Amino acid sequence: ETAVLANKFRGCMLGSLLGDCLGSPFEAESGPVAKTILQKYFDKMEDPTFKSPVKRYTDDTAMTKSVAASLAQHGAFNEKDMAKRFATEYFQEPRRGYGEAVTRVFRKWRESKMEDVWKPAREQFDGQGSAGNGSGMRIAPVGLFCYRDTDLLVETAAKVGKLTHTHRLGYHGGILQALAVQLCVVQDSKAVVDTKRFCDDLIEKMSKLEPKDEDELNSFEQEPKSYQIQLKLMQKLLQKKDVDNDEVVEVLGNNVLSIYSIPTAIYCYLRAQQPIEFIKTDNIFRRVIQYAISLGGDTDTIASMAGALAGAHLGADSINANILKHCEGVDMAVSLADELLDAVNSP
Ligand code: 8NA
Ligand code: MG
Ligand code: MG
Ligand code: MG
Repeated sequence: ETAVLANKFRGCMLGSLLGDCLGSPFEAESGPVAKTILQKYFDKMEDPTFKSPVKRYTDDTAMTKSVAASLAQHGAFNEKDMAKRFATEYFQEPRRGYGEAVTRVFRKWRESKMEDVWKPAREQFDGQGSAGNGSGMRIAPVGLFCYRDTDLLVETAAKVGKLTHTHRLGYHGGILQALAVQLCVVQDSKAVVDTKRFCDDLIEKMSKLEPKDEDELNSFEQEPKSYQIQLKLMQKLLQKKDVDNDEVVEVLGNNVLSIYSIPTAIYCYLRAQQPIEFIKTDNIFRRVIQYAISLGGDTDTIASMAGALAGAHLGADSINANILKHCEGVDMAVSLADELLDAVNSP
């Protein structure tokens, strides 16, 4: 049983890393990425004779690393330690492609010597707080660390999110992604995913968190948006045959906001359980990441979140070893996964 879990923890951390490394060369391309280019890109990555410079990870992984290391070392959420790790990581390597606004939080932490770790995030966007997907891109370790306790998972994901993202749609997005990771960890790696049940489960859990009041649901850019609404739209899309990329982007989105990328990542994971016409592979893990990148937009982050789910479900064994050789940080991701599992298992 420990071996099964170790495989899943490693798969999740590696999936998160690979989505980031492989997706970032396509980040912010205006439209969907050309399908034939992407097919060749992945075919080459799997070819043992193919040589290319290693693909560097970005902010998504830099922050995921801090979340995992902090939880593993303290055996619990520790706000000051985690904030310190985010800031240290950023000031050591500022050019990892961070979101524009979030670096202000890091600078304020440094200037105030962490006097109040929660305050800088509350001041983002004139007091609205950030609704960016930085909350979801780094949350996979929380889904792993808390996989046995949903209440603790929700509470921990909220706090990890609020260190930088206090907008409801920001940190709620992080909670949603952590809940999805949890579902993937507890799922049998050999069993076929029941996509309807997967969505229903997430809708039910989000309904306990999201406001019931219509006015509050309308507070973001005049659009009535909640994760429950997006998850229901996703469920409908999953029932349709051969939905094209434009429609997915139109309905679920592919940008840097949580609400327009975290449900999208979950959709990618669920959709790619079945063959996709323009993706030629039998490997479900590859299909999930390749499909996520094909949607364009915030490719590194959507592929990273989708990859975390695929890896937590299928395990590290399902990942082609040649692809791993092209990505920076593989050993680090494996060590962090093992440390997290040790922390989960220690009394
Ligand atoms: P963030 O908190 O700086 O938010 C990212 C962006 O979201 C901001 O720059 C805003 O454009 C927008 N945003 C967030 N909250 C609001 C709000 N309340 N009102 C209006 N706009 C808002 O950083 P983050 O950590 O959430 O960002 C994560 C993303 O940035 C990831 O995609 C990551 O890879 C990185 N990134 C993305 C791109 C890209 O073009 N897709 C490029 C570089 C870096
Ligand atoms: Mg990035
Ligand atoms: Mg990562
Ligand atoms: Mg990104």
